[in-house]
Amino acid sequence: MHDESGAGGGRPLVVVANRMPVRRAGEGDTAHWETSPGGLVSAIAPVLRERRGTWVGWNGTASDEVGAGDAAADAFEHDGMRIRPMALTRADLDSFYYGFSNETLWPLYHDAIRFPRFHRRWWWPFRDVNERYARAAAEAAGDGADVWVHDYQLQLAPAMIREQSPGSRIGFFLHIPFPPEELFAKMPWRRQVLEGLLGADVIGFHTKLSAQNFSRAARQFTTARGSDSHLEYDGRRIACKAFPISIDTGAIDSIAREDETGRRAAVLRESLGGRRIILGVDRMDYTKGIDVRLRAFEDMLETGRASADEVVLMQVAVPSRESVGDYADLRRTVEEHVGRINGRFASGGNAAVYYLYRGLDFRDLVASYMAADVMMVTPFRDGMNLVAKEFCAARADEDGVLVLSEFAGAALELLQAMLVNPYDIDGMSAALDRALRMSEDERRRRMRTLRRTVSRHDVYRWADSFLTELATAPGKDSTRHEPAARA
Ligand code: ADQ
Repeated sequence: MHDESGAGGGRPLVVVANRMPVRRAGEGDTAHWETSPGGLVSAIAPVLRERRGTWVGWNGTASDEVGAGDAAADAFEHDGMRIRPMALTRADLDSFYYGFSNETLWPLYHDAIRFPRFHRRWWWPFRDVNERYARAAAEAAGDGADVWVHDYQLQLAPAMIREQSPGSRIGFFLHIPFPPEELFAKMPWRRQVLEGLLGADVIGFHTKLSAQNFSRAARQFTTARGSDSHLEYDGRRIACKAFPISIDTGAIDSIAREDETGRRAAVLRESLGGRRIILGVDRMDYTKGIDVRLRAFEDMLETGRASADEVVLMQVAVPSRESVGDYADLRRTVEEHVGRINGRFASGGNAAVYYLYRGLDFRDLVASYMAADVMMVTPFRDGMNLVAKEFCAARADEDGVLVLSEFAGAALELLQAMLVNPYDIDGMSAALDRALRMSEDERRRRMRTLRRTVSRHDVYRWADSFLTELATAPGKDSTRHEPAARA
C-alpha cells in the first residue's frame, strides 16, 4: 500500500513533536508502552524503523523536578523505534503548553475566535522548552540527519536545531492554519517566531493560503525575501508549500468492512430508536463550531422541519485542554444548550440530542460514522479536519452526506461535501434540511467521489511527499548558485 523505504537516501530521521508516539498502558507489573493510535504515528513509524530514526517528544507526565527534560539517559526502543522522552515539569506545562501554545498561539492562529493572551511570563518558558527539544533533537541527529519538527508548540525549534546541528536538513510541518499577516502582526514576538521557523529548509502547511500567509509575514517582519512559495534567508533557499495531511484510509476502510463494526453500527441505530442520525465528532474546542451546529439543529426543531421523533443529533466531544478557562466555558455552554434543546424538544422518551463527553475507541468511532445519515463538521477555522476524511473512508456503503465548513482545510479537497459557512446559522440549518432530504442517487454520487479523493491521498502519501521534498532541499548556500528571480 505504501513505500516503507521512505525518502531520504538512508540518512537517519529525527522526528520532533510535542508528544511521543507511545503511551503507557496497564498498571503495576503489567505496565508497558504501547504505540499511540492515530494516522500521524502510523504513517511515520514505518519510516522511522527503516531509517534508524529517533522520535523526540514529551513523555506525557508532569514531573516536579526542574531540568528533568535534559536527562538523555532514558531514551529507549519501542516497536523498532528509538524514543527520546522529554520530561516537562508542571510549571513547563502551565507556561509552554497551556499558556503560550494554547492561550496565545492557538487562538491567534485560528482567526482569534477567542482573544489571544500575550504574556512574557509564558514566552520565556516557551523559548526554554523549545531549546530543550532542540538540544535533544540535535543530539539524536549526530553528524547530520533529516529532522522533521511538528506543530505550533515547537516553532522556535528549527533555528535552534540548525545552530546545534548544521549538517542536518530540517523540515517543519504546521498542523494548524497560519494566520493572515495582519492578525499575526499582533504577537509581540512575531519576528522571533518567524526566525525560528526560518531555520527550516522546508516549511509545510495544509493549504497554499497558509504557506502564502507565512511567506508574506516573513517578508514583512524579517530579512527574508522571495515569493509565496520560496524564500531566501541567511544564504539559504527555503520552500514554503502545502502538504495536505490525510488519514490511514485503508485501515478505516478495512475496519468498516468487519462484521463486528457493522454490528455495532446497527446496535447504535437501534438504541437511538431507528431515527435518522446527524453526527458530530470533535475535540471539545471552540474552533470546531459545536455551538453553532446545535443552534442550526435547534432552528430546524423550532421551525418544525425536524422533530425528535424522526431525527437525533448525536454529538461526541472528546475532552480537551480542560484546565484552560475558554475550554471549561465552552463545555458549560454546550452542555447547557444540549439541556435546553432536550428540555424543549424531547418527545415520547426520545431526546433530541444524544451527547457524549468522552473519546470513543476506534471501532466505535468508525461504527458511529457508519450509522450516521448526515455528518456535520462545522469548524470556524481548522487546519485540515481529519474527522471529515475519516467519515468518507468509513462509508464503504457509499452512502451518507457530509456537511462541511468552508473554513476547514479539508473543504479544498472534499468538493462534493455540502459546504457551509458556520457563521450563517440560517444557511446551515437550510443545508442540514437539504442533506436530510437528499436523494439516494445524489448521496451515492457525492460519496463515491469523496471516497476516491481520500483513498488517493492517504497519510502515507502525505508523509512520503514531505520527506521527499526535504531530502531534495537545496539547503545552505543554495541562494548563491541560484538567482533570486527563479524563486
Ligand atoms: P485536531 O484539532 O485534533 O487536529 P482533527 O483533524 O479533526 O482535529 O483530528 C481529531 C482526531 O481526533 C481525529 O482523528 C478523530 O477521529 C479523533 N477524535 C475526535 N473526537 C473524537 C472522539 N470523541 N472520540 C474518538 N476520537 C475522536 C489538528 C488540527 C487539524 C488537523 C490535524 C492533523 O487542528 O486541523 O487536521 O491536527 O494535522
